[in-house]
Amino acid sequence: MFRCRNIYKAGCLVAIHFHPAALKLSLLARTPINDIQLVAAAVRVGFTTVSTRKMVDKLSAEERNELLQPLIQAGWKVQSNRDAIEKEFKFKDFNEAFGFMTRVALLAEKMDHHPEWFNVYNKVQVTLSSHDVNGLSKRDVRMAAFMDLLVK
Ligand code: H2B
Repeated sequence: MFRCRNIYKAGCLVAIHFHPAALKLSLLARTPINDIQLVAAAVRVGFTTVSTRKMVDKLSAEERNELLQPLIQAGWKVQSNRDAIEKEFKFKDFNEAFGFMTRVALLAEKMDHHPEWFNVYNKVQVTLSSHDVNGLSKRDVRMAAFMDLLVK
Protein backbone atom coordinates (compact mmCIF):
# COMPACT_ATOMS: atom_id res chain seq x y z
CA MET A 1 0.00 0.00 0.00
CA PHE A 2 2.77 2.43 0.98
CA ARG A 3 4.72 1.71 -2.26
CA CYS A 4 1.57 2.23 -4.32
CA ARG A 5 0.92 5.65 -2.75
CA ASN A 6 4.47 6.82 -3.57
CA ILE A 7 4.10 5.76 -7.17
CA TYR A 8 0.78 7.59 -7.29
CA LYS A 9 2.36 10.77 -5.86
CA ALA A 10 5.25 10.59 -8.33
CA GLY A 11 2.83 10.07 -11.15
CA CYS A 12 0.86 13.13 -10.16
CA LEU A 13 4.00 15.27 -9.96
CA VAL A 14 5.06 14.12 -13.42
CA ALA A 15 1.61 14.87 -14.76
CA ILE A 16 1.66 18.34 -13.18
CA HIS A 17 5.03 19.14 -14.78
CA PHE A 18 3.71 18.34 -18.22
CA HIS A 19 0.09 19.31 -18.15
CA PRO A 20 -1.39 22.30 -16.28
CA ALA A 21 -4.77 20.62 -16.26
CA ALA A 22 -3.24 17.88 -14.15
CA LEU A 23 -2.47 20.46 -11.48
CA LYS A 24 -6.09 21.40 -11.35
CA LEU A 25 -7.16 17.77 -11.29
CA SER A 26 -4.72 16.96 -8.53
CA LEU A 27 -5.95 19.95 -6.53
CA LEU A 28 -9.47 18.76 -7.05
CA ALA A 29 -8.52 15.22 -6.19
CA ARG A 30 -6.84 16.48 -3.00
CA THR A 31 -3.70 14.60 -4.01
CA PRO A 32 -1.47 14.32 -0.91
CA ILE A 33 1.39 16.38 -2.45
CA ASN A 34 3.10 18.65 0.07
CA ASP A 35 2.68 22.39 -0.39
CA ILE A 36 6.24 23.17 -1.50
CA GLN A 37 6.12 20.64 -4.32
CA LEU A 38 2.69 21.90 -5.36
CA VAL A 39 3.74 25.57 -5.42
CA ALA A 40 6.90 24.68 -7.33
CA ALA A 41 4.85 22.75 -9.86
CA ALA A 42 2.27 25.52 -10.07
CA VAL A 43 4.91 28.16 -10.75
CA ARG A 44 6.61 25.88 -13.29
CA VAL A 45 3.41 25.54 -15.30
CA GLY A 46 2.89 29.26 -15.17
CA PHE A 47 0.21 29.58 -12.50
CA THR A 48 1.58 32.52 -10.56
CA THR A 49 -0.58 34.06 -7.91
CA VAL A 50 1.60 37.11 -7.33
CA SER A 51 -0.28 40.20 -8.49
CA THR A 52 1.77 42.49 -10.72
CA ARG A 53 -0.31 45.52 -9.71
CA LYS A 54 2.00 48.36 -8.69
CA MET A 55 1.05 50.03 -5.42
CA VAL A 56 -0.06 53.65 -5.60
CA ASP A 57 -0.20 56.31 -2.93
CA LYS A 58 -3.19 58.23 -1.72
CA LEU A 59 -3.38 61.71 -3.27
CA SER A 60 -1.49 64.29 -1.21
CA ALA A 61 -3.19 67.58 -0.28
CA GLU A 62 -1.27 69.31 -3.06
CA GLU A 63 -2.21 66.65 -5.63
CA ARG A 64 -5.84 66.89 -4.57
CA ASN A 65 -5.93 70.59 -5.30
CA GLU A 66 -4.10 70.22 -8.58
CA LEU A 67 -5.72 67.05 -9.94
CA LEU A 68 -9.26 67.18 -8.58
CA GLN A 69 -10.07 70.74 -9.59
CA PRO A 70 -10.52 70.00 -13.33
CA LEU A 71 -12.71 67.00 -12.46
CA ILE A 72 -14.87 69.06 -10.14
CA GLN A 73 -15.29 71.63 -12.90
CA ALA A 74 -16.38 68.76 -15.16
CA GLY A 75 -19.11 67.78 -12.70
CA TRP A 76 -17.41 65.32 -10.34
CA LYS A 77 -18.19 65.66 -6.65
CA VAL A 78 -16.00 64.66 -3.70
CA GLN A 79 -18.10 62.54 -1.37
CA SER A 80 -18.60 63.96 2.11
CA ASN A 81 -18.52 60.65 3.99
CA ARG A 82 -15.77 58.88 2.03
CA ASP A 83 -12.55 59.68 0.21
CA ALA A 84 -14.12 59.10 -3.21
CA ILE A 85 -15.46 61.05 -6.18
CA GLU A 86 -18.79 60.51 -7.89
CA LYS A 87 -20.57 61.61 -11.02
CA GLU A 88 -23.76 60.71 -12.88
CA PHE A 89 -23.50 60.29 -16.65
CA LYS A 90 -26.65 60.56 -18.75
CA PHE A 91 -26.86 59.12 -22.28
CA LYS A 92 -29.34 59.07 -25.18
CA ASP A 93 -30.38 55.50 -24.36
CA PHE A 94 -29.27 52.25 -22.77
CA ASN A 95 -27.22 51.27 -25.79
CA GLU A 96 -25.05 54.38 -25.44
CA ALA A 97 -24.81 53.95 -21.67
CA PHE A 98 -23.70 50.36 -21.99
CA GLY A 99 -21.21 51.25 -24.72
CA PHE A 100 -19.67 53.75 -22.31
CA MET A 101 -19.50 51.11 -19.60
CA THR A 102 -17.92 48.64 -22.00
CA ARG A 103 -15.13 51.02 -22.92
CA VAL A 104 -14.49 51.91 -19.29
CA ALA A 105 -14.53 48.22 -18.40
CA LEU A 106 -11.72 47.56 -20.90
CA LEU A 107 -9.62 50.30 -19.31
CA ALA A 108 -10.47 48.99 -15.84
CA GLU A 109 -9.16 45.58 -16.75
CA LYS A 110 -6.03 47.06 -18.29
CA MET A 111 -5.40 49.22 -15.21
CA ASP A 112 -6.64 46.57 -12.78
CA HIS A 113 -8.62 49.41 -11.26
CA HIS A 114 -12.40 49.15 -11.23
CA PRO A 115 -15.20 51.69 -10.81
CA GLU A 116 -18.15 51.26 -8.48
CA TRP A 117 -21.11 52.00 -10.69
CA PHE A 118 -24.87 51.67 -11.00
CA ASN A 119 -26.72 51.71 -14.30
CA VAL A 120 -30.42 52.25 -14.91
CA TYR A 121 -31.37 52.54 -18.59
CA ASN A 122 -29.53 55.66 -19.89
CA LYS A 123 -27.92 56.73 -16.60
CA VAL A 124 -24.61 55.54 -15.13
CA GLN A 125 -23.76 56.63 -11.58
CA VAL A 126 -20.03 56.23 -10.98
CA THR A 127 -18.02 56.29 -7.77
CA LEU A 128 -14.24 56.10 -7.92
CA SER A 129 -11.90 55.30 -5.06
CA SER A 130 -8.82 53.13 -4.60
CA HIS A 131 -9.68 50.34 -2.20
CA ASP A 132 -6.07 49.32 -1.55
CA VAL A 133 -5.24 52.80 -0.20
CA ASN A 134 -8.73 53.40 1.15
CA GLY A 135 -9.04 56.70 -0.68
CA LEU A 136 -8.36 58.63 -3.85
CA SER A 137 -5.25 57.92 -5.93
CA LYS A 138 -3.98 58.94 -9.35
CA ARG A 139 -5.71 55.86 -10.74
CA ASP A 140 -9.06 57.41 -9.90
CA VAL A 141 -8.05 60.70 -11.52
CA ARG A 142 -6.96 58.87 -14.65
CA MET A 143 -10.16 56.85 -14.87
CA ALA A 144 -12.37 59.90 -14.24
CA ALA A 145 -10.56 61.87 -16.94
CA PHE A 146 -10.99 58.95 -19.34
CA MET A 147 -14.72 58.82 -18.67
CA ASP A 148 -15.04 62.55 -19.29
CA LEU A 149 -13.15 62.18 -22.56
CA LEU A 150 -15.60 59.51 -23.71
CA VAL A 151 -18.57 61.85 -23.32
CA LYS A 152 -16.97 64.97 -24.79
N1 H2B B 1 -10.18 48.66 -8.09
C1 H2B B 1 -10.18 49.71 -7.24
N2 H2B B 1 -11.00 50.76 -7.45
N3 H2B B 1 -9.36 49.71 -6.18
C2 H2B B 1 -8.51 48.71 -5.90
O1 H2B B 1 -7.77 48.77 -4.91
C3 H2B B 1 -8.47 47.57 -6.79
C4 H2B B 1 -9.38 47.59 -7.90
N4 H2B B 1 -7.67 46.54 -6.59
N5 H2B B 1 -9.43 46.53 -8.72
C5 H2B B 1 -7.52 45.46 -7.54
C6 H2B B 1 -8.74 45.27 -8.39
C7 H2B B 1 -7.15 44.20 -6.73
O2 H2B B 1 -8.25 43.84 -5.92
C8 H2B B 1 -6.81 43.05 -7.64
C9 H2B B 1 -6.57 41.79 -6.81
O3 H2B B 1 -5.63 43.37 -8.33
